[in-house]
Amino acid sequence: MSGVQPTGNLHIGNYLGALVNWVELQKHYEAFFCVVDLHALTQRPDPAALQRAVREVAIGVLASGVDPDKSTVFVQSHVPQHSELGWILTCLTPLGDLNRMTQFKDKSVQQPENINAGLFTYPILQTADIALYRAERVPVGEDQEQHLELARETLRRFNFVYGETFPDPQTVKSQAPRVIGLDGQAKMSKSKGNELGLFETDEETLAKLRAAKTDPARLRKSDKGTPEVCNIFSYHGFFTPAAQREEIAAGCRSAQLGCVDCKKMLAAHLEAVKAPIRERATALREHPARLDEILAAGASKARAAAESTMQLVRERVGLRPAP
Ligand code: AQP
Repeated sequence: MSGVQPTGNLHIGNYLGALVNWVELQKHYEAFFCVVDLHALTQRPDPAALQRAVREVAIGVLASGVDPDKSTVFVQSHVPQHSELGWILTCLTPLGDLNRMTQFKDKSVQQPENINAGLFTYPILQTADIALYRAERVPVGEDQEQHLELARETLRRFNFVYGETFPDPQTVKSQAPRVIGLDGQAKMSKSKGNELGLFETDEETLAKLRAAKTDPARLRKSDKGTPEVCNIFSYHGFFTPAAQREEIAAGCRSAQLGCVDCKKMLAAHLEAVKAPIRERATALREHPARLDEILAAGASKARAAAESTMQLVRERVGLRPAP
């Protein structure tokens, strides 16, 4: 089980940190992947923009290789049990645990005009997302590790208080659990404007790469560089075959290869990954009814699984159906 927020355009951090693993895990396990629109409300999006983003992110998930015949792909708000279990788990979570969450602190700085309670309780809703499907593996980027730790503690507490109900959800990290943004400072993020978008064209990528910082010691092409400190070289690590990467590193160290050429090579390797994703996304956009069908089928499967868990949870905590 995993989710992605419809808060902007998917970027290569989301792809490398999470989606790559979603595609892999669906081959071996029963998988649930959702567009977490309730989580996105913590950023108070424009309602029409939110609806568009939900569809675009769902398209991105499918275009990246998540197969709706293998995985259940759905939108969080189409399964009301997420909110219901979220409340029950809220009543089991100590304030002190939430106080430690660094994402809340980061978001409070990022959106000081809107520090709402949903931002604070965000990881509890995330715990409900996982628990509803009694998930054992959660493929996410490193930024979510702290939330996953809180989820495990909360679910262990539930099991202790009400009896064994939920498995311990393990974090599954990819080979690229923390992709740094183009600013070279923070993790790549939809809302920080430091991203390389998954749907961007070759030209758009190249324009962004041209403006991106490299080794600060390389002011001129004739300056020898240190690839290990260069953010652009770190991206080569994800997209460029090892042998060519060695050549690039040697060229940078000896000043035979300039940063502009290094960036062009990166853009070409990135394009090889993005072009088929863009193509599949275009095909999906051209058939909106097909997307509706996938999301409706996903919601129906997810609701059935979620309701089965909720019947057990209601029973355990003492909530009885109306007579
Ligand atoms: N830079 C990253 N490197 C590796 N993994 C990342 N993820 C996000 N950024 C990176 C992983 O992508 C999945 C979906 O993320 P999300 O949309 O649910 O939330 P997020 O972590 O908050 O992603 P963003 O892009 O930073 O969104 P905003 O700006 O809206 O907050 C998660 O598994 C995440 O770990």
